[in-house]
Amino acid sequence: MKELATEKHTKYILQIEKKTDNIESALTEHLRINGAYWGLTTLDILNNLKAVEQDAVVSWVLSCQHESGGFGGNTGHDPHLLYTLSAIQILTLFNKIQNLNIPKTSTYISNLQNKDGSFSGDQYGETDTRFSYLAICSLSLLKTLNKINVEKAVEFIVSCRNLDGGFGCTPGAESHAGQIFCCVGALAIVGCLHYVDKDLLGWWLCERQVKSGGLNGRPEKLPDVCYSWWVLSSLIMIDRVGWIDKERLVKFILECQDFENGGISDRPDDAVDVFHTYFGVAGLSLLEYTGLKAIDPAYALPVDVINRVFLE
Ligand code: GRG
Ligand code: ZN
Repeated sequence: MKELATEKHTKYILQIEKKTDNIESALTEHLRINGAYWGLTTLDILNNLKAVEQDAVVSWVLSCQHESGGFGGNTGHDPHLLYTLSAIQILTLFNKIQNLNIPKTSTYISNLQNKDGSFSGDQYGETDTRFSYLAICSLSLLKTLNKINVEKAVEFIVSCRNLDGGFGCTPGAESHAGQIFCCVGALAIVGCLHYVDKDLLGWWLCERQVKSGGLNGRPEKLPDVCYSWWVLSSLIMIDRVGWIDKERLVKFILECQDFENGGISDRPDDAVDVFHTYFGVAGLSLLEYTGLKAIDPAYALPVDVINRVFLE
């Protein structure tokens, strides 16, 4: 079997930050803080976070905070929950959460909760279970979950549960592995996994494994390395990870590597990107691949980081 090209992937991630003159960089400028979270977490799982200039990253992250308390995708950009969680995750990774104005950030998040318990992603209103996860994960890391109505938040998530055991983005919307991660992750964080039919959902999730060993996100769709994160983390949280063929999934992920320049793609022979590099490495970590740090399936941060936050 192919092996994980740890050094190549480390080099690949370190050089992304430096390249600002290519098309990918222009297209993802507004998502820079998400990319930073994915890249830095990958480096930490690979035991190579030391290679990063931590102080420069921390002050840049803090410069992305908007006066409302939310974070933008880059300095001067509009705030959104998507970027706010990435900012909190990066500060947590570097053990620098004390540099953040926690009350102000928490107020921004709690103000986005709606009457029905759901969350909007920003002031413009669209609701989605992704935003429920982003809010709950953020506030849990800040230890300010008491700022929202958790019971109502759970009620909304449960209202998005479908007859197949999965979850969608709003009530009645089709089950999708990405939304399932968000709902199961949020319920796990607030200790409400008893609302999940674990056998039924476990069955739906393990049916995502296709012939090549990879996982898809919905029936009849193509496999994609990112579902090694969305599906596998969910299976672990509901204690059903034994229901997939781990060895074949490891093989699929390893086949999606660029052995020349580093990075991992969605499928074998496609172009690599930092997101799928994270999903591949994090997936391998969940599969207990040798030499990788363990990652927490609900918080999407290394287990040692989560232990430092909650046990120390
Ligand atoms: C901290 C891990 C972490 C996540 C933050 C933003 C978020 C919370 C979660 C996103 C969950 C989600 C909806 C993921 C799905 C992403 C994806 C691959 C969407 C593509 O969907 P389709 O229908 O692709 O275009 P398929 O694979 O179905 O063909
Ligand atoms: Zn993908």
